[in-house]
Amino acid sequence: MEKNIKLVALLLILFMISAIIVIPGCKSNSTTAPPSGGGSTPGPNEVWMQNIAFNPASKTISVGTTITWTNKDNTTHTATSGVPGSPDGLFNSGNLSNGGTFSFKFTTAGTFKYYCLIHGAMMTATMTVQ
Ligand SMILES: [Cu+2]
Repeated sequence: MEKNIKLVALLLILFMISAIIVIPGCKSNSTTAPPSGGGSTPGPNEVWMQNIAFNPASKTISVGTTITWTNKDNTTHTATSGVPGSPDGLFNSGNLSNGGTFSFKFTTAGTFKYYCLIHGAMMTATMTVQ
């Protein structure tokens, strides 16, 4: 009988020690970086419209990559292929308000300039596809 009590006490101590080890482990999990898109910088296949600029303004990707633009500003933007005054018709997001997104898959290699129809020369960028 006394042996059983000692065994139970030992198991309780072991349980408490393992709990002490596990609890800080759980806390450290909650501090890991949020997934792509939820962070404070654009993910690898993202361009943000931020502070009346494309972020990043220059990006290099592989053929077949789909890029998603997200408007982080409180002003309307577009992602329109071509140069200010001369859209080339490859893609055009239309007006994106805050939180709006647009995706386009780049299927051929080349250097693709794009801009915002509303902000023109103030807001241009280049996508290099290789
Ligand atoms: Cu704009």
